[in-house]
Amino acid sequence: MDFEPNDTQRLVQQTARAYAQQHILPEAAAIDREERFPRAQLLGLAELGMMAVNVSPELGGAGAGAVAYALAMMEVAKACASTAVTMAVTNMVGEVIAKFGTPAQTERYCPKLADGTFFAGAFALSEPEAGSDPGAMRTTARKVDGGWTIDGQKQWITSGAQAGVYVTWARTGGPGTSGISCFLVPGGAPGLSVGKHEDKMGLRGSNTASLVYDGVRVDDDALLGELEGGFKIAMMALDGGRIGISAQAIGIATAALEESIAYAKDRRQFGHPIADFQAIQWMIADSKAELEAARLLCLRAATMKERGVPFSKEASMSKVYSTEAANRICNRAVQIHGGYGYTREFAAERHLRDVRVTTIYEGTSQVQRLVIARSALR
Ligand code: COS
Repeated sequence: MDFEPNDTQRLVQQTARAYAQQHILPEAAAIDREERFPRAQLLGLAELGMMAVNVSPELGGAGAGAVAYALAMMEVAKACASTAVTMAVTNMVGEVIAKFGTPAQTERYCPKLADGTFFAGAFALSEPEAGSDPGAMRTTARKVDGGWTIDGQKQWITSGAQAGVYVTWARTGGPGTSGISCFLVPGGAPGLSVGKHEDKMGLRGSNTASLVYDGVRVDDDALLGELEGGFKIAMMALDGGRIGISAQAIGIATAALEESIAYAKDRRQFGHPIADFQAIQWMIADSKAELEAARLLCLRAATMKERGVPFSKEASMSKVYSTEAANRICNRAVQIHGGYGYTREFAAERHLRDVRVTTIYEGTSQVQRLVIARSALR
């Protein structure tokens, strides 16, 4: 058992850290305040290979593996969670196309996701009535001569207004999970329009929108993987995506904890830095231990993914623990900052708003527990 990153992983981590601290962190508060989609930062990340960390170099990716990806995600999320979620979903989209796509599909989309030609990729699974239960989706793809016509609506789609490709799930057969197929819909496809832009509590620099598919026509070669094999593709992609969100939560919580420690050493009350008080020390100690446990779970799940062994349960354990711990850590950070923590003068309030969704998207904590319990009770 080796807890140290190898040379490639360390290089990716250090590259992500240097770029995030120099070029993303200084803009993070403004990205949040102005709800600014971080185009320049995403382009910079693409130039460094961070938009396709675990995609092979032949397809334009960095080919650095799942652990390197998790380490990079932690660094970017520590600087700006809005930038990180766009990076997370784009990496997930690149990976799913690389894994299930035909040579023509991978060559068409992966290099553009990797090099920033597309600012982002979108994962269009959820619908207004199908969130935790994607098997209930209503979007349909109807077979027509030479292709398919997609009709329906998707909701809460990260980068919905910005993506160059939309991995889209639609029903091609009967009810339930077995009648679902997956399609690659290019950005700007006729009939695809962006609906409501969500006014979110956090991650305000990321774009979250609903999508309307009104007779979107795609060719036969838009089908990703097997006909009616779409649900399993979604589940496998989400297994990897959950490691990414776990890493994102860890990154946000790392920032919150480091800032709490710096503040506690600086802020004086009752004639002492508040770091002298056990009440503060215990909060810092709990956050430190929980953060370390979260990192270990996350990197273990990523290691298993990289080794090619089943990792669904480990990804769910990592996500549920990391995201709930990160929420506690960010909440404590606001508490340690006291009245200042409740204002925009410090980043603690942004971290708390940004981290909140991590127990919800890419599978709620409740869904993660369901996956873990099913595995434990099998
Ligand atoms: N990898 C591969 N295959 C998987 C899988 C996984 N991780 N999870 C499930 N499957 C397969 C099952 O083996 C089953 O295959 P068969 O029909 O051949 O037996 C099929 O998929 C259906 O699985 P299951 O019966 O478990 O589906 P459920 O409808 O019970 O759903 C949960 C299971 C709840 C785990 C799933 O719907 C889920 O993850 N929901 C959350 C969705 C989500 O994360 N949404 C956020 C979207 S992105 S913001």
